[in-house]
Amino acid sequence: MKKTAVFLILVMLLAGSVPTASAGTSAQAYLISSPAPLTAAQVAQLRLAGANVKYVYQHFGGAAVTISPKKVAKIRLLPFVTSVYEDTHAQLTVSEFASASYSTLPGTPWWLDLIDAEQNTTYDGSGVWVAVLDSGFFPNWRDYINESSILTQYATAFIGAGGNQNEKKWDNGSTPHGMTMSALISGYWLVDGLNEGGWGEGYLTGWPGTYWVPGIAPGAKIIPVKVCEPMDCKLSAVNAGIDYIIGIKLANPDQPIVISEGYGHSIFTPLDKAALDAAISAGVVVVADAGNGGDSGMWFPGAYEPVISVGAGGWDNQFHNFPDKTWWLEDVPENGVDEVHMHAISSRQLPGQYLDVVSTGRGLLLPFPCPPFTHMAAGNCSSYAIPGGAKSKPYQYNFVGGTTFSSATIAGIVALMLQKNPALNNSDATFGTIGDPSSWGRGFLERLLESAATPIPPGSVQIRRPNGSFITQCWELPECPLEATGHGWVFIDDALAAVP
Ligand SMILES: [Ca+2]
Ligand SMILES: [Ca+2]
Repeated sequence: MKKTAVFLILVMLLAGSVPTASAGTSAQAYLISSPAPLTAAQVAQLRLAGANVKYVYQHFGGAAVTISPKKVAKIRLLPFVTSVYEDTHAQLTVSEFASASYSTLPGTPWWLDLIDAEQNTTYDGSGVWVAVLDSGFFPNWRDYINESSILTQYATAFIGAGGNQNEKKWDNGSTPHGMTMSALISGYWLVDGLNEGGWGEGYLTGWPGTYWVPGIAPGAKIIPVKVCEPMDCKLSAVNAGIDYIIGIKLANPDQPIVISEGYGHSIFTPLDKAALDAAISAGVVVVADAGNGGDSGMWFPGAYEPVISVGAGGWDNQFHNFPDKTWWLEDVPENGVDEVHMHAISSRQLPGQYLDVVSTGRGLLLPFPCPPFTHMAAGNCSSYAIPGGAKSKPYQYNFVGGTTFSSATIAGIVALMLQKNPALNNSDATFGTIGDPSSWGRGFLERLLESAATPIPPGSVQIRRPNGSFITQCWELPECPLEATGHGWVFIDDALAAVP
């Protein structure tokens, strides 16, 4: 994935937050934690020690600063400072995709059929808010997503697009990742045109037209919070996003809110933990991907047990009749998990990590215009996704995968569960200490979800890829022994039946 080295962090305008001054070129970004939210006097001490203060977190102890590395020792000596870490990046967990080169939807998307969405005709997520902490939206997001699904009054950004200052601009992102996650939850418009995106002849649905593709929880309202740019998520911005959502929750205590996260990192700082603990304690349910690290293990925040973590699986029959692209609408046999495989890139659980459940994360057809990946055909979409280009053709869709999308799927299922019982959350989780994973414990809602999951037996299967080649996927066999499946696959009807 492409890494961008320089990001400008936005001035945060949350009530009580302290605006930034621009950092000197030699300054570096750090995360500082403290036992409680910083007082004005403590912020002044940080400044006296040479720090430019970017964020002062309101609902947990700490700040994001820039400062010369030579002065960090002074910061560490301040009596209220409990840790200082570099402000690093978490990486979005999208993985493979094939460029989509190429009424009534003539079938059900496999990712809904395989989780038995058809068994639920009662719940659609109404009354639940899902905060998608990610890369924000593309400017032409209304081409795909109904505006009524988005709580634009709460949408915001904590990091700028393209390295430019664009304070609070959540819908001019440089990657569609966040919009794509949201479309999976809300449902989206598919405009099926021949040869779209250079994928060869043929229609995605078999016939040209405009189609509505159902979402996991189309009644839920989505709060886009841009904390990544383009594919890297600065931890200071992630924590500012969590702080922001906690504020919304505290102002609306009876409002069920889910945070859906699709990024990860091997580093877990005390500030990251404090942010999650504050959110989960406040009753916000946090769902995160397991990571795309395969056998190298899970990423944070998913590896932290009070978070609901999600690995990625797929349908064995994917791309089986390529180049015919209509396979995604074929009927999935009602055989439980018989046609589920574990995606090799989905992070496996190592000792001290907590993989909870698994859901669909491979070969989902979603709006994904202008992916910033080098193997995508150049110029196939960027000119169509700029302001003023809205409603212009061609629309762009891709078969995408990664634990990002399994995480968003479970966030949507959690929204259905919260509609049935808005009082559910994980506030009774055990937060323990940061260096001791055995001191962490899951909360009530997570236990319900896990109890409803269907175990996936060990296996190995040959999966066809879009280019016609095959790849062996293997899990929990002697040759690939790591725990990959957590408590198993989540079916929507089972998850809802488990809700008291
Ligand atoms: Ca089904
Ligand atoms: Ca967990």
